[in-house]
Amino acid sequence: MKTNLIEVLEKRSLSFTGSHPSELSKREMYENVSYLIMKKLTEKFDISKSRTDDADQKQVFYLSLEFLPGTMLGNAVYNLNLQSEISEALEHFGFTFEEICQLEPDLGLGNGGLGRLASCYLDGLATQGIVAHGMSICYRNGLFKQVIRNNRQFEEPDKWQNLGDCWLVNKVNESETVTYSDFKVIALPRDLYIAGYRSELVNSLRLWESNPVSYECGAAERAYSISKSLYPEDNRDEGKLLRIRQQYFFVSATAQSLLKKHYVKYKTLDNFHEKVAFQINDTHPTLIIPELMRIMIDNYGYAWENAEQIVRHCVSYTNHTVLPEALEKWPIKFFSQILPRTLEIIVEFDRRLKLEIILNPNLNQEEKNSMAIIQENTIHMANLCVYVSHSVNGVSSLHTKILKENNFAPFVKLSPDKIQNVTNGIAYRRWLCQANPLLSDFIEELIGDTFKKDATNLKLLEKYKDDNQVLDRLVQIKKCNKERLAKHILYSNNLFVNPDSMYDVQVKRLHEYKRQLLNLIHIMHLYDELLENPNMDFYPITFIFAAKAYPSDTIGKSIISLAINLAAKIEKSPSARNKIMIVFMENYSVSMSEIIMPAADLSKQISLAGKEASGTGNMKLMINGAITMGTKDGSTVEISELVGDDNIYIFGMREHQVKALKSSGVYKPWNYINASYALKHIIDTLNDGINSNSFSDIATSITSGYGGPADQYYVLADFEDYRLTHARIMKDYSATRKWAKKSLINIANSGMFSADRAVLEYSNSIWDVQRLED
Ligand code: NBG
Repeated sequence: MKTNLIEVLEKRSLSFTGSHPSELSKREMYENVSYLIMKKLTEKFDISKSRTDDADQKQVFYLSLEFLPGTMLGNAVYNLNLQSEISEALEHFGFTFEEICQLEPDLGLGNGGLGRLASCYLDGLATQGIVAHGMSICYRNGLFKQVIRNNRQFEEPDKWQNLGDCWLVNKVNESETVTYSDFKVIALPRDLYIAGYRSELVNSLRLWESNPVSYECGAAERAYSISKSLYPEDNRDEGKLLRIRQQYFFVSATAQSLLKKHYVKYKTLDNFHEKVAFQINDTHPTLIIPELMRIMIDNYGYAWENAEQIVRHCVSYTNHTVLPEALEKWPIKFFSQILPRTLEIIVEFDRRLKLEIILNPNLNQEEKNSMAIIQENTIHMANLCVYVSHSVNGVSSLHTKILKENNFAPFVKLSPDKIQNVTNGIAYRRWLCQANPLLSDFIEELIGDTFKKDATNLKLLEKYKDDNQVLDRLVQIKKCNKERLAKHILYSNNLFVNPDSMYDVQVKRLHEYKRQLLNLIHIMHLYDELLENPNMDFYPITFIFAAKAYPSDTIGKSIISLAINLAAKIEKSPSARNKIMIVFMENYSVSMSEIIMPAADLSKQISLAGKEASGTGNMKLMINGAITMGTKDGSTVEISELVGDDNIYIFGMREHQVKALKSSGVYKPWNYINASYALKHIIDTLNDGINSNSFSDIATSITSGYGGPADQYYVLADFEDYRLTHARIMKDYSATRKWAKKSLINIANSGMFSADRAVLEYSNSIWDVQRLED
């Protein structure tokens, strides 16, 4: 095998570049190795495909406008179990595998948690032997590149295809034509192959790229515009026509292609739902519903009722947020403009829904109104999804409870069992085994390697919770990972981080509900305390932030700027600089995250309770041994149940308390400010400016509101408990072994959050699909 790899690399190198592999640049070597891996993936994919065709089983199509695969090479090599061969072959030619992997750009075709979850699920599905394909758009520009200039965020296009496209396979023969009322485009499939961990199965992620049907004046630009860029949205809903075109584009191409193939194979669509399951990932792919209906009725002559039965059986919907601004509502006029037939079908669904509920005695008028698909000339995409899908799920137990009790409560009365919970999970082999080889190897030394196929076996670690030798090794490993991150920060930020300080990590999209501001206000407070009392007992802390703000989110951008300016101010202060450091890491990405997660001591999950649907960074940090400081929100609730109160730091209002406070209408941020000299001083400082930059917009958002109610995410209401809890953490952190014990208990209980478990739940209770038989 080894010589074989060396020979293949040599052959390709000579025929493509005319040079011997040892003379190649790193980039050329990267292309050479990727080619080799692609060849292996293609072979396995072709075998999988013929087995799948023969097996005639139901397949899953995971529809998502976003996927965040991160880097491909390291993961593919790991899953194909070729690590040592590839490393040896590269070393033979004078390269290291690590330096080659570092060249690869991230495939950033998603905003954050939602897209990364989709990629984690593709990994889990291939590993579990479930035939499942992702469906999305081949954006030429991924999520914008964040550039910090003058301590502020700016955005630049992310042109990942420069090197990242060597993983794409064009399937020209499977192109489809997508028709809007004003023009048509060609949808060209560009597939990525997804290998499971030591699994025979290779699945695909199909990325549709929009191309012109002709090169007449303007046609090319119009077509290219559809797959040009990913919308930088995260929990937002911007009423854009182009966004509807994108949504229709990829579901129409998918529906046409699958219905056509099915019909060729079975000569009927009557059994379509027995062979295909569509997962609608948030409402973005909702148009798959009317599109399937349109094709079945208009092209295959189905009656509405028959088509509807089939469609209902194949679609299910995952909700990923309860924030009202993120629940998509599209003006009807957009649809009449570009998709009139789709609109007719949606109107018909709305009519039928209204007819079905009009006489229902269990629903009052207000509930009936809220269930309507069409309300005041807007289409409520979530209502269409909930009405038609045979299953709807939330992504953590608290989130699902909120969906059942609030957002979709009237639908529960209509179909009590439709809404279920599937708590999110992560591709933990990427986040633990590949990102943190030291820890992974140590775990293997203690409990064997079965945890790599079944994460629940991590539980076996718990028997070492009082073993000092084991705990000391954990501390050492954490230190090495902290040094690795410190090196990275020295290179990227030109800052010396103290690896003996506590690494306090909050990395995620910037959004007010996630309350990066609470973290920053507390740092301002610690700084004030240190100025007042420079000799106080204080364990050094490094606060690590990474976050991209939505380009038009002015407050979000100010919060980023606050972090950076505060960092600069602290750096200049002799009393604070060796005790507190803030590091803001620019352009957060999957690959950056892979360096941060293993190095974290404290995982900050401090969203306002009830707002974070699940969170998945919390799981990645937990499995790498960080202890969570968090509110009882999203899946942090489940983390706290698993590890128990001694091994997590929970603070702040619970979801029902937030709800009660909100509905009481008596929340007054000034009451907190007037009662606390510390808070008053912080507000004054924000107004006066930090490092010569005023943050009066942030102060205003707290004291009187900035485009919303004053302090709408209750930063001040939770501040005191946050402060006390953090002080307790600092005390506990200095007892190194006790902290290591908590860390071990967290790792041992993280198995529940594996994507393998989550995709099996989807397979059994939603999709009704089986593993591909060996
Ligand atoms: C996000 C939630 C997160 C959750 C991920 C994945 C959206 C719309 N939702 O809490 O905010 O972890 O989805 O489920 O991006």
